[in-house]
Amino acid sequence: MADLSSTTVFITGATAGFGAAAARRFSADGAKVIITGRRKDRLDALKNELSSPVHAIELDVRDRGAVEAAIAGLPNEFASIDVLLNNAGLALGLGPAYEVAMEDWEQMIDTNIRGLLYCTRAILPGMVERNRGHVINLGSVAGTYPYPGGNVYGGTKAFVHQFSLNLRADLLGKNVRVTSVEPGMAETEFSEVRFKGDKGKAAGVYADMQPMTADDIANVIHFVATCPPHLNVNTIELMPTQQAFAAFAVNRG
Ligand code: NDP
Ligand code: 8X3
Repeated sequence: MADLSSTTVFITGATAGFGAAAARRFSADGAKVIITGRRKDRLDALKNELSSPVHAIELDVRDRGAVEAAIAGLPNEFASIDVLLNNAGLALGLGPAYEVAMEDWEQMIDTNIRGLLYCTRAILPGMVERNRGHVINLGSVAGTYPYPGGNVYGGTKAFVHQFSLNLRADLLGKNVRVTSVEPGMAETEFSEVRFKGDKGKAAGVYADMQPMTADDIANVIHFVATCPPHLNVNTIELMPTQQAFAAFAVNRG
């Protein structure tokens, strides 16, 4: 256990999956946590569960004005953010690019890219001013390895990967770390969201294999955040042991 009682962590998408697990993990070490997401009932339940100081904000990261207002309006005791966990995100659909709904593409871009940028741009100046901070972004193996139906989702995560590296370049000398955490299959509400509430289809993704869990990813996030200050984990890629790569596809005949 680390003593994180003087650390403040801002988490997007804390109402489920990795974000909720990370809130629990950081809170267990005494960190002050700011939990955000669109589902207020989930935020209230998580706030009641956690034992360290918690500030909950109902927030849609796609709303730039709301993001800026939420960060500007933080109570004093939560205002000096040390760790920004840009976790809110989603995949919608698994269809080919020539069939899927443009609205799904827009929602992924608005959440996974724009939302992440709004939070980063609003919180980063304070980190630079305090000469202390860590931005941890949720990328994905989908940002590195293509798969059918990954089209825009993978594209958004490739953005997260490269943006994280470019942030490192801009922040040299500022004592602010940046990490892109890039998991493969982890069982959360992710597939249920991707398949728009079809629980059977979502369960099928993880059938007869052992996926990673939200706690696995939260432990890795906690690990990168608690490395000694002179050490920056740039990118960390994770997969279940039972997930790997396929050969190139060839259309014959
Ligand atoms: P979940 O669906 O379990 O959780 C997603 C979280 O994102 C929820 O808390 C949801 O909260 C939040 N969210 C979605 N849209 C918005 C929005 N517009 N504004 C604010 N919050 C939003 O998924 P995971 O925990 O699995 O995913 C977390 C991150 O990890 C995502 O970026 C995902 O792409 C990435 N990832 C997931 C993998 C997996 O296999 N599970 C693998 C690799 C990466 P609410 O609905 O209440 O707003
Ligand atoms: C989620 C992992 O493999 O479903 O980012 O795209 S995958």
